[in-house]
Amino acid sequence: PQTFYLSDYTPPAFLIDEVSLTFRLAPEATRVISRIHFVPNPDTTDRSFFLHGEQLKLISAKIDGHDANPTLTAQGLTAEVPDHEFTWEAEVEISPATNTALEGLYMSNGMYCTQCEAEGFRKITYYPDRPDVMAPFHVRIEGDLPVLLSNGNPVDQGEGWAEWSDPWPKPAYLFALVAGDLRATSGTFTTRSGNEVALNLWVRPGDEGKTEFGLQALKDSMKWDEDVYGREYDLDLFNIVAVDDFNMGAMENKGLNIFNSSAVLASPETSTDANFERIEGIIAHEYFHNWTGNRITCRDWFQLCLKEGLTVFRDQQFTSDMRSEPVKRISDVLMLRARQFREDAGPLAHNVRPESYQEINNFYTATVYEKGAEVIGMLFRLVGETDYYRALDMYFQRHDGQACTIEDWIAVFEDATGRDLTQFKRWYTQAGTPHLTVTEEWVNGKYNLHFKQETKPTPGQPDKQPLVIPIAVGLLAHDGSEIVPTTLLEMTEAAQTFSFDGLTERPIPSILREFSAPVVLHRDTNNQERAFLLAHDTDPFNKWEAGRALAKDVLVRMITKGTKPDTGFLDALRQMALDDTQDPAFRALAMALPSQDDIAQTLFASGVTPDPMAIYGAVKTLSRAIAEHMKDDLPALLAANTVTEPYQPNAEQSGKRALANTALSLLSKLDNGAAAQAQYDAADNMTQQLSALSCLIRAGAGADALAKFEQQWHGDRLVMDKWFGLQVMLAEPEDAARVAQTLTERDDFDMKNPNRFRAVFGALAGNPAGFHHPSGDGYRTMADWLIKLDTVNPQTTARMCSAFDTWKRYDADRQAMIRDQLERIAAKPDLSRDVTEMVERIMA
Ligand code: BAL
Ligand code: ZN
Repeated sequence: PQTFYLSDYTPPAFLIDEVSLTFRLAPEATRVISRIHFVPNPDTTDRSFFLHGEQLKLISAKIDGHDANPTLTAQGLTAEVPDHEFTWEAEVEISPATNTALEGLYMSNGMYCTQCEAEGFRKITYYPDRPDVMAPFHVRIEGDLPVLLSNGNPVDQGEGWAEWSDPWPKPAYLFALVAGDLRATSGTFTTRSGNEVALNLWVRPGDEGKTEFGLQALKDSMKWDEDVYGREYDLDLFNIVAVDDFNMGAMENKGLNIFNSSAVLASPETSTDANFERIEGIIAHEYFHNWTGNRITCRDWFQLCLKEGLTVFRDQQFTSDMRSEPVKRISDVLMLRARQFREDAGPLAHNVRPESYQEINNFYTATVYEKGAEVIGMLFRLVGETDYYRALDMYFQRHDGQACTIEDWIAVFEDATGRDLTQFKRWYTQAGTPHLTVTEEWVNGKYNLHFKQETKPTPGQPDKQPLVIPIAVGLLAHDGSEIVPTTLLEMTEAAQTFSFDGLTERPIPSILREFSAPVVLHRDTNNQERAFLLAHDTDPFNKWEAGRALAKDVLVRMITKGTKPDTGFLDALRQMALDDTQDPAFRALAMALPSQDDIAQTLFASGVTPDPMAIYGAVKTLSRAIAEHMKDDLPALLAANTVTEPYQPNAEQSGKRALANTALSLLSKLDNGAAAQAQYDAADNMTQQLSALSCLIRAGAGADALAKFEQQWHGDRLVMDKWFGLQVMLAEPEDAARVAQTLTERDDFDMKNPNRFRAVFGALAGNPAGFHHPSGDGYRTMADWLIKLDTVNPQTTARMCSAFDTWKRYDADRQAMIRDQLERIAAKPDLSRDVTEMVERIMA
């Protein structure tokens, strides 16, 4: 496959000032008629004419009314064109019904829908499918379906047709079309300038009861973006559509967002608290793209983080404001470490702004999204809140309507603040997670913190340069009082010392408060000090971090030295759990043990080959020890946090439920699931039903509840995804692969539905002891199904290949078994470009 390089960028030869598209919908023979007005790009002398196009049947093509006689290739077409403006007219035929890749125009449950980011539009018609070509679109849809939607504002409609016009120039990746039998839940939002915007959330008949929360989240997002960023919505209409078969979470098409139904449909009976929070965040994310992504887009796909990192940062801010700031920060860091640090430490490590790709779909990664957001967060901390929003105002003013680069973004911050950000820019151009080591020195009332930074080599980048690292530090006295409040240190050298004068005692430092930079911090400390910080740190993130470090230390010693669970840790954890002055959500997070994959990552980083079975055993032993240590407290903890008011998915109630369910899960280790069975039988919401079911499965008493759950929910695809996933995720290590395989043999396992496939195989990858079981069954079963799915849906297959990306952490036997499976995947005839690239990178 061809490799594309950032350094090869050239501007488009022609721009477009008008696009008209007519769709004559038919499942296997949709006709797309395009009329495109091209004008020479004054910024280049290049006049070659190339249009992307894949899997299209060309019926006719004309230039200014004459036969175009194009030369066709597998990627598109070229033609002789005038060196002045001209009109291109073409008719193509496509087959949405057989499009299982879910890119371009496809069908899902009888409904037509599109997914064009990144390069799906070229499967709809011939077009310069690159984000720096922006144009207003006029769309006519003809089809015998009740609802016909496209971007922008409605122009006119009649029986079997509708016309839409989007006045805002946009790249083709933001094009969308939806046609089907859909029902809307509607509302309005009045912008602060007084424009009334009609809002619709479209679903399939039967799902109308799951729309209220999403619509409210949309209104909250619109208001928040006005209040915080001064950004108003710019059309008369905003449509959201829920689709069952969708590769991603959702898509920010202008005025017509399309959502994976799992990322928008919610009701208390069918969605957990975590689902509600995720849905609120994704609705906000897609809405915020209207300014950061749509009005200002990316020049090319290498700049993906320009819109994604910023929009993730914005949705994180929104969730912090809507819910709890510390809880959100801790959750985001947990996710960052689980996904992005893992990616950065392995063969798939890449820059926040990649420099080359074979298939851009493979770069919608935790690094581009989550590390991209961390980079914005560091800018925010470094320049301060006031200058941050000043820079953002300048960004919107300077670049509205443009397709931009990271250089444009950095220049705005330099111009708005007067800072030189040359070194800071390395965060975009250097892969890998920096390791920050700190040592302390106390001399004559002077306290020195010596920092060293190091980033290990990553694929293609052997040598690393020092980064600008904002390090938020606070100092505590031994009585627990704070003697130096949070101060931001700005590290720029490979090694650098920061001094604090005028202290009367040697302090206890709280370093990297708020997780002020995406780095791994190393400090020689002890569990007494960690317990002190867990009890006294005023920074909630570091308070939680101290508890997490304690737990990790205990687990690592259990695994590597065979020690018993540490009583000091158990006491500290108990104290935290019962501390009613702390937010229940925070306590629930503080009580959760590090994930098995996190422990494996930690062991590997410290030079120990992780044994997934030993990790699994240690986590189980420690959980049981916690349960026994707290056995007299658990019933009261459960009772005190049981919500008796009607269900609300808000932060307060969901925090209490999280703590109650932590208590329930510990209790189930002692009572064989009796309390969990009672909760299961009484549950009136999915959060409690699902947590009780998990406890029962873990206690080996889940068969009855699983059967009842299936009977109750067999008609609800999204709820059944939970049922599929839980069984694999919680299977005993030796059973996990077999459980996954058996589930695929059911009639309701449909590999064409990415949610269902991920429910089973995402869960297999998420059961580390099962996936890495010494039998190799986990690897084999995963590879079997990735090979099958590749033919159907390359994009989802490629994403799931990352299950294997940690292979070099493990022992020789496991490495050999994984290599065999990767080679087997690589040998599949006609392997997709997506999966070819992923397997090559993982094996390199
Ligand atoms: N742009 C792809 C989906 C998202 O990040 O919003
Ligand atoms: Zn996004």
